[in-house]
Amino acid sequence: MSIMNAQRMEMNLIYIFVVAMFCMAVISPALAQEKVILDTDLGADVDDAGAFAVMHALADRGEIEVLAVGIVNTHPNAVPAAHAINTWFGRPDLPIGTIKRETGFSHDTFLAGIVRDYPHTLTRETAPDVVKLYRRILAAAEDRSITLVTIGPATNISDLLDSGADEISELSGVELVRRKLKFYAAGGNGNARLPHGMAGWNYQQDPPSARNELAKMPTDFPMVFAGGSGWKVEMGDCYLNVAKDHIVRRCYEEYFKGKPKLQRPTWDQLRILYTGRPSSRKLWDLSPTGDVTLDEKVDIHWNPQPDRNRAYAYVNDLEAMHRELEPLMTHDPRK
Ligand SMILES: [Ca+2]
Repeated sequence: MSIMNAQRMEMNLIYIFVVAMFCMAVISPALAQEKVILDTDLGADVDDAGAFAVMHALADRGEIEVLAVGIVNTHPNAVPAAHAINTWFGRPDLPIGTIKRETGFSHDTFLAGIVRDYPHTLTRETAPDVVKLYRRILAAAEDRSITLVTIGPATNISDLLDSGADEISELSGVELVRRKLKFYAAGGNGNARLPHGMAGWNYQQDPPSARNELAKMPTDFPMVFAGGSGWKVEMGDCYLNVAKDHIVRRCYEEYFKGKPKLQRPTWDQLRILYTGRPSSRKLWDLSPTGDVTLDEKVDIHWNPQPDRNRAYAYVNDLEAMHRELEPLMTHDPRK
C-alpha cells in the first residue's frame, strides 16, 4: 500500500469515527431514561394493573427509571398489592408511598387474591406518607428531571402542591414541582369530550383536589391529558396467552371473576406509555395548548391559550396502539 493510500485510509477511519461520535451524541438524548413517579389508585379499575405492567416493561427495556409509586387508594389491600406487583417484576425495593388520611376513597375490585397469593411485606401502616416521599424525591432530583404520571384521582398531587416547607426542603410543594418536573401526565380527562364536557372518572372522585391541581400546577413544563382514548383501546384478552401465574393476568382474572373475556379500556396504560416512551407519541394527535378548568358540575372547560402549556392527546391509530401496548402489557421478567 502506498503512503498516499495509507493516509487516505487513515483519514477515512478518522472521518467514520467522527461521524459515529456525532450520531451517538444526536441519538443518545432519545434514549435518555425518563425518571418516572407513578401515582395510582390501584384497586379501583384494573387498568392500573395493566399500567404497572407497562411501567415495569419500559423499565426492564431501559426506557425509564422508576423512582417511586404513590397510592391514593386508602383500602388496606392497595399498598400490599402494589408491593406484590413490584416484587413480582423484580423491584421489591422500589419506594411506595401512600395517602395516610382517610378520604373515603377505598376500593378493592381485584386486590384480595393478589395479596393472598403473592409475596410482599409492605403495608399501609409501614409505607411512608406519599407527600413526604414525593417531596424527598423531588428535593434530591436535578432541576427539570422528573416526569410525574397520575392515573387516579388528583388527591395526592393536590396535597403535594399544598405542602409547605419542612425538614425535607425549604421549598413549598408548588416550588418543588415547578423546579423539578419536566413533564406531567395528568389523570384527569378520561372520557371527557372537548372542548367542554363531563370530566373523566378520576376528576369526579375528588373535584376539589382536581380544581386545586389545575389551579396550582405550574405551567413551566408540559401537562398532557393522554388517557382519553382508553375506552377505544380495550385490552386484557392478551393475558390469556401468558403464564397462568403472571401477576397482572391474575389481576384481570380477579377483576372479571371467572368471566371468559378480560377486555377493559386502557386509560392508564396510555398515560404511562405517552410519558415513558416519547417515540410512541406519533400514535397520538396533540391539541393546541390551552387552559383547563373544572366547574361546579364537574364539567371540563378547555380554552385554547398559547402560553398555557396544557394539551390533550388522542390516539390516532387504534390498531397500532394495540400493537404497541401488547408486548408491554404481557411482559414477563422471567423470560
Ligand atoms: Ca386508575
